[in-house]
Amino acid sequence: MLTDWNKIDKFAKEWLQEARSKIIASFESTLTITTKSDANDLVTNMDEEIENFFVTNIRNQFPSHEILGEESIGHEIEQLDGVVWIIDPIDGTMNFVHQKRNFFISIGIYEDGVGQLGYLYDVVHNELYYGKKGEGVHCNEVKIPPIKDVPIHEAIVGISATWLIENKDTNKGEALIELVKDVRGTRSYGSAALEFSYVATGRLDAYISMRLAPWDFAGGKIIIEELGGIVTDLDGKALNLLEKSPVLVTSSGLHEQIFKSYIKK
Ligand code: 2AM
Ligand code: CA
Ligand code: CA
Ligand code: CA
Repeated sequence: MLTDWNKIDKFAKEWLQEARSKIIASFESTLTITTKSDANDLVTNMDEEIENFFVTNIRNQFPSHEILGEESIGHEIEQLDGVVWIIDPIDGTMNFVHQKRNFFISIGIYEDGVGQLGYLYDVVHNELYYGKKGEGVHCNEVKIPPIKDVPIHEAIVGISATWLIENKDTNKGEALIELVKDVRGTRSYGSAALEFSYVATGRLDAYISMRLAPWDFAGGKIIIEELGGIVTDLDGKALNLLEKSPVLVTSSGLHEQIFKSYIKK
C-alpha cells in the first residue's frame, strides 16, 4: 500500500501543536530535572512526557510505524525499513530549563531510509519549519527560498566553543580553528534543531557539531537538503541515521570551500 504522506503530515502538525500547548503550560509548574550521561546532560519530566505523547499517538494512529526517540524508545533499531519517526521531544533541554526559550521539537520521518517529512518547531515563537520531500520547506505558511552561498569570509558559523576546546571526538580541531579565524563570526545557541533552522533561513551559513545523535539531525537534514543545502559528517560522508556522528551543515558552495581549504578529506 502506498504511504499517505498528507495524512501523516496532518497528524504530525496536529500533535506538534498539542505538544506546544503542553510545554507552554509547563512554564507555570515546577519541572523535575535529572541528569543523564554527566552533570550537564539534563532531562526533565517534560522531555519524557512530550516523547510519550508522540509515541502514544503514533502507536494509535499508525501502528505499523517504527519510532526512535531520544528519551525512551527504539534505541535497539538496527535498520530503517518501513516508516520510522525519529523524534527529539525537546532539543535544547538546557535552554528549556535555564532560559525557557531557544529549544525546539525536532522530528524526521523516513521511509526505507529516505527522508520524507521534517519538522523543526520553535515552540516559544510558534514557528514551525516543515519540509516535505520534493515540495520545499515552509515556515508556518511562508515558503523558504533555497539556501544561498556566501564566501568563507562573510559566513556566520554555528559552533560550540566547548566542543572546539575539547576536540575530543575528532581529529579536525586544527582545521576548525583555522576556519573559525577566517569566518565573519561564530555563534552557539545550544539547540541543534534551532541551528539547522537558522542555516535553512540564512541566519547562519553553516553549523558544525562534533557529536550529534540521530534525533538531533533527522528532522533538520530533510529540511536542509530540500533547500539545496548539504548535511554530512566532518569527512564529507553521508550521515548514518542510526549512529551518533559529527555533523556539518552548509550551503553546497560553502561545503566545497570548507573541504578544499580547511578540512582535508
Ligand atoms: P538535547 O538538548 O536534546 O540533549 C547542544 O547541547 C545540542 O547538542 C543540543 O541540540 C543537544 O540536544 C545536543 N546534544 C547531543 N548530545 C548531547 C549531550 N550528551 N549533552 C548535551 N547535549 C547534547
Ligand atoms: Ca538530551
Ligand atoms: Ca537533541
Ligand atoms: Ca532532547
